[in-house]
Amino acid sequence: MSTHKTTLHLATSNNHQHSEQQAKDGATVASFQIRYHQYLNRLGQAVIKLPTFAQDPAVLIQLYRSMLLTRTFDKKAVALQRTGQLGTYASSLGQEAIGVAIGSAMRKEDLLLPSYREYGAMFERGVSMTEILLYWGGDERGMDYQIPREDFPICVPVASQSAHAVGVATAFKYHQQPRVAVCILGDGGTSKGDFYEALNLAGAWQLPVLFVVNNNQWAISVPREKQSGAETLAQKAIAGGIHGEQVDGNDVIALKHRIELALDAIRTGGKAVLIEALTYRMCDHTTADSAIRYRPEAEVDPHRAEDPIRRQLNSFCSSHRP
Ligand SMILES: Cc1ncc(C[n+]2csc(CCOP(=O)(O)OP(=O)(O)O)c2C)c(N)n1
Ligand SMILES: [Mg+2]
Repeated sequence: MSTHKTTLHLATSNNHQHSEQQAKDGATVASFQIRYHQYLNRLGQAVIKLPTFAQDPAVLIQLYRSMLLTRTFDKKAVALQRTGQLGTYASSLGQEAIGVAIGSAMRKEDLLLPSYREYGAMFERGVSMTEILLYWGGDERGMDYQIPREDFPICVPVASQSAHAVGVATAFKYHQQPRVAVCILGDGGTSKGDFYEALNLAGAWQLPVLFVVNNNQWAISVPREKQSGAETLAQKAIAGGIHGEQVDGNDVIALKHRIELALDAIRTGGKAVLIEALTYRMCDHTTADSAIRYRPEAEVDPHRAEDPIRRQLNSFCSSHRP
């Protein structure tokens, strides 16, 4: 069993070409690596030495509780929509670990700019269920959180929150505040110009911003392989001159740790980071969608074994037997 790394391995390399020196024809002038991180396998068994927080039952129970709460809320919200009490709703089924890990890793004074499936992060930050239900019921009071006052509301225009995030991060930097803007977007969102522009600015101005890409493999009916010719979405960070990495998006322990490391690095070094969290959309796109029309059940089925809540429960039970 190898030990986990406590630092970020920068995916961005040094440029091998010095400006005064002419590189020889065919010389490698820059090279990059994208690393993948998984701490618990799908059975909940540790595949590397776990970080210190993973020895604390109180932390593990809180992570489990938050994911379960998110799933329970989700089920109720879908039922409310089906009975005509909500306009529409975007489920986070199977993707609970991403939101919960983000919310639990962030500091109170950081600022969240979510997309529309990050209830786990929002609950951890103090947003109430009532506010989220108000929002999906079409009541604008659901965008004016009592706690946390400065977090941005749910963002439906795809990837536009990336541009907002670099704006917020610019303000943090200008005022010399040790805060990080945390922006969540989907795999489909990484094809948008807003996202590329935000990445570029984050790197060029060295802004305190963390991009978390919830790669749930689908953008409504467009599968990941048709979405982009890039081998990973994390490598898009390289073009912006920032660090990018992949994390198992159904492994709440790995996610929390990698996000904490990223936030520390951003806070101290002032350089942005992109984390691609690999998961799967177990639900319809929203309650206005019917995924069975474009996605066979046979594709969805194998992903049930990757459930983030069961994985964490298995891990907890095996390491905390009475
Ligand atoms: C600017 C913009 N274009 C199109 C849409 C319609 N739309 C809503 S969600 C979505 C797909 C987003 O996919 P992804 O970024 O992977 O996020 P996911 O829904 O999978 O979480 C699209 C095209 C939109 N909301 N905003
Ligand atoms: Mg998606």
